[in-house]
Amino acid sequence: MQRLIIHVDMDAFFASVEQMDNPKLKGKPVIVGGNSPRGVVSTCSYEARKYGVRSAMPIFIAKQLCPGGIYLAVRHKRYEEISHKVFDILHSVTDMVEPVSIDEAYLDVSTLKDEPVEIVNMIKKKVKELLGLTLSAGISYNKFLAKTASEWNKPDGLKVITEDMVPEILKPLPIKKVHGIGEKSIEKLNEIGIYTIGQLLNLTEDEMVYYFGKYGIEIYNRIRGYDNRPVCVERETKSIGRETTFDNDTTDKSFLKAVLSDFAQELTRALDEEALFAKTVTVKFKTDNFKTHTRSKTLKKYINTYGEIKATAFDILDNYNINGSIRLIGLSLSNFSDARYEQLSFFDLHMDKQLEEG
Ligand code: TTP
Ligand code: MG
Repeated sequence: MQRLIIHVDMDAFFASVEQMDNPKLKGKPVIVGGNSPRGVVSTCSYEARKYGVRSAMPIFIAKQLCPGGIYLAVRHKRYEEISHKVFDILHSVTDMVEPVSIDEAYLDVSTLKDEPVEIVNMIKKKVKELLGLTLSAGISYNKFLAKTASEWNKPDGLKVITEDMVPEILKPLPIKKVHGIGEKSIEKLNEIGIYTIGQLLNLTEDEMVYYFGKYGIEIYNRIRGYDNRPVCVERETKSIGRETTFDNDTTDKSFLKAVLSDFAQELTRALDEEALFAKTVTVKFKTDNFKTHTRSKTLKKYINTYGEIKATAFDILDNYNINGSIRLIGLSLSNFSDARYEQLSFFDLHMDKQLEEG
């Protein structure tokens, strides 16, 4: 039986929540992000996107592009609260919900009686009525195509991709639309004149492996409409983290430890609220040459205390050879377990494979 997958993704999520909470902001260019001089844009409203503002752009550049914008600090807790409500609505449709991020999920609706388009319209209606927000959805017979479809006509979009449309419909799309292709591979392909999926379809399997490494075959199959990844039902939280960009680059380890201690404290609280234990601790560094480095440590047992999280983060920092000065540091926890499964170390959660590091 052919599968039916829905991918949903909230529109301009953090910024839309801000506009809902303060209706005066509706219709205005709202930019949410770090408010230090080195901060970056988390996201912005579609009104701000008209000025060229984008996620991950330094705030000071956003301010040059959109000086009249409304700049707001990130309110994680509030977005998480709304995210839970969105997921409650999704769970009212089916248990087959795979959360991908705070604002994104796959649903397997293959066995439901209602047509997927009706299901999407019902979800959109509930999200609008109960939360005042819009989302975009894609419907298809696999995850890759459902996700591609959900981006088709954002915001408030709905797109169906059926088998007879593939691969024709994908051909004009730029290669960056293929999830899993990192920036470096895009650059390499652009250098040899490949910009669209249509052109990518001309490469052989060997050439795909050459350009994308071990994921080449997967990407080769996906752009031809083959993707058997199941929708994995799991906990909503895959990782929780905090990070900060410094006003001045630093090499001062005791300062970095103070920052990590603050993060460890916040993350301990977050774990506690969700009644979770974590097994993997990751420290992320960005150096002054804009290179990002992540170092993770997966422990033998699940942890949840401030002391344990802090000690592991310090251990990672102490073993990291600081090469240049640090402009950003982050701490995150992943590989979660429910508190009640604390003793069961085999209860490992499925972690979505990162196809390629950017
Ligand atoms: P996205 O779904 O990628 O973006 P979005 O919902 O803001 O906009 P779109 O309509 O294009 O889907 O990410 C969801 C939220 O995650 C986003 O609102 C803010 C946060 N985020 C960051 O903090 N940093 C980032 O670089 C990105 C891409 C997202
Ligand atoms: Mg979104």
